[in-house]
Amino acid sequence: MVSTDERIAPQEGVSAFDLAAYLKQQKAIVEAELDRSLTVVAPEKIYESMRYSLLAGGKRLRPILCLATCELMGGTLEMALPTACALEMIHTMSLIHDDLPAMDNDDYRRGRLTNHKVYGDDIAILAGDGLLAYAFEYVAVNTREVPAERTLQAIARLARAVGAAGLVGGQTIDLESEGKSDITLETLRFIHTHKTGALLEACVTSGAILAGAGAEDLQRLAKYATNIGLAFQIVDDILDITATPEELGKTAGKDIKAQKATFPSLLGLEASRTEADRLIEEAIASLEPYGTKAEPLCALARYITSRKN
Ligand code: GRG
Repeated sequence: MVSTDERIAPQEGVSAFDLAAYLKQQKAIVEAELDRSLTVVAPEKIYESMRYSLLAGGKRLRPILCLATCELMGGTLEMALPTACALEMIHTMSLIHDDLPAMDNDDYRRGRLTNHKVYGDDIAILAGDGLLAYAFEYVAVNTREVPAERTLQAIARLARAVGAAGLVGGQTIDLESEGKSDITLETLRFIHTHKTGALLEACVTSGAILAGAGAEDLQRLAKYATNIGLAFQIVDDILDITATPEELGKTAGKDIKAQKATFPSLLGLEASRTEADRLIEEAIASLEPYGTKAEPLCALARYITSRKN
C-alpha cells in the first residue's frame, strides 16, 4: 500500500503529478514481475530463502527509477522491466549480506525477520549469491526489443555498480570506519556515494541506455542520480535517529549505538536536512531540459526527502 506520506503537495507554478498513484501502479508491475521471475524448484530451501527476501516488500524505488528513465528517453516498459527486476535482486542481496552478523548484524528488515534469522547464516550467504548471479542471467536472457550492444552496456553498468568500484568498495570503507572518531565528511561522502549512490546511478543510467540515450542525456541523468543517491543516504541516516522501528521496518537508532559517523553526527540534524534538500533541488535542476516529461523523476527525487521509511 502507498501511504499518504508519498503524496506530494503541488508547488506553486508546478503542475500536479500524482506520485502516490504512479508509485502504486509501477510498484504493482514490479511486484508481479518479481513474483514471476523466481519460482521454487529443487533445492527448494535456497529458492525459498531467495524469494523470502525478494518478495518481502520494500519501496521498489530502484526498479521504478529504471523504468522512469527508460520511459523518459523514449523507451518502453518491456525494454527495461528485466533490468528493473535485476536491480531489485541486487539491492535485495546487498540487504541480506548487510544484515549478516559479520556485517551490520540486524534481526529485522522490511518489517520481518532478516534472512539469516530464518534460514541461518550459511543459506543467507548463498541466497545473496544466488540472487546476484540470477540478476545478470535475468537481464541477459529476458531483455527484448533492445539491440544487444545496449543490453551489454547496461549489464556492464550494473556490474560496475556492484563491485569494488561501487557497493562492495563503499561497504568496505564503511566497515573499516566503524568505531573511529576521526571520520571526515569526505570519507563519509565516499561511503555513501559508493554503498548507496552507485546502485541508484546504475538504475537511472541503465534505463536510459536501454532506451538508446545519447552521451549528453546520460551525463545529465548521471548528475541527477549522484545527487539523489547522496540525498537518499543522508535521509536514511536522519531516519535512523528520528523514525520508529515500526516506521522503518528494522531496528532504529543503530548508528548512534555503533558510534557510526553519519551526516547528522558530523553536521547535526538540521544541516543534514538542508543538505539533502539542496541535493534534491540540484538533481531536479539537471532535468530542466526535459520539461514536464521529467515529472515522474522530479517527484521521485522529492519523495526521497519526504519519505518516512
Ligand atoms: C553487492 C556483491 C555485493 C555485496 C554487498 C553488504 C554490501 C555488499 C553492501 C551494503 C549495501 C547497503 C545495504 C547499502 C544501504 C542502502 C540502503 C540505503 C538501503 C535501504 O534502501 P531502501 O530504503 O530499502 O530503498 P527498501 O526496503 O525500501 O528497498
